[in-house]
Amino acid sequence: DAQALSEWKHQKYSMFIHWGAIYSTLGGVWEGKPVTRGYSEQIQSHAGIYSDVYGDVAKRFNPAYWNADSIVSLAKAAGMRSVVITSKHHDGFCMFNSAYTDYNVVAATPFKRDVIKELADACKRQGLKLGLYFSLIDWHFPEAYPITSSNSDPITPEHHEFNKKQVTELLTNYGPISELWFDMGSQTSQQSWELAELVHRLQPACMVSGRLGNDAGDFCVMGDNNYPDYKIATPWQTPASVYDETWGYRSWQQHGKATDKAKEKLEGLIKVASRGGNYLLNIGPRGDGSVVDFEKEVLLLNGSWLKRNGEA
Ligand code: FUL
Repeated sequence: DAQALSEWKHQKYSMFIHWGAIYSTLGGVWEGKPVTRGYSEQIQSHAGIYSDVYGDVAKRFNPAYWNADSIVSLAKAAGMRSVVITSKHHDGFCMFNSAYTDYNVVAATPFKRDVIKELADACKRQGLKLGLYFSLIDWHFPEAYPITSSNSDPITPEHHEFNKKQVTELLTNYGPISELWFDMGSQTSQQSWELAELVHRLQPACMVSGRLGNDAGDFCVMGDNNYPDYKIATPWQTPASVYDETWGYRSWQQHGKATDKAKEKLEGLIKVASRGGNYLLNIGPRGDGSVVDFEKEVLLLNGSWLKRNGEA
């Protein structure tokens, strides 16, 4: 869809949100100790937490400060044109209401509210586009085993069917989705193309991320925090984190000066945008739904820079 493609390219700068009922609640800490290995959204694997013990943490998820509208307002004030949120990360916990597993925010938490629905409604109210991150790795789905820490396990036929059902839910229940951000997994060519076709059949204007594999995506995704040194003709995007070390909330994260960080991320944005790409900058809200002040400050500093320079 040529129009969808040009609208997508026009976005230039978007907000990425890594927020999961379990990993954001843990905040990079297990049994009282910081887990220093790997990204905090992958703490289940890096701390070797048993599935049922990990799943129990969802019973504590009741985010008093979650407010979809204020997140969307923050994205707007930051000069961002869309929001992409984790509907399901590698841990398999769904932040949307799924009929195909109870391992979801509505069925398994005291919060009982569909986070994706609330964000979709807020985006609609405030005129921003919504994209969804969807992990092709699922550490909870029984037939997705065996799991290794390589993050590139083949997708079993049962897991592939499950993915298709959930992608159908995501593209049916939440209005227009601007991009489906498939991540990781090692798909066969047929699996990748089936998913891409499914997305386009349900929503022709939805752009598919290149991490679906086998050239089935509509745009190319650089490595995490990776900035190419050259111009690229095909549509592309750099996903960036405020800190290189994590995407999901990490309670013990060290922060330097917000002004230095803002400068670094602004340089990233300029590099990417001037080379024709989209910049997807991440925030990792806490398990209670609040946004980390430092991250807010970085975003707002650059939002006012963009406004002063007529770019937002
Ligand atoms: C990676 C994932 O493994 C990370 O946890 C994170 O979501 C990043 C944006 O993509 O591939």
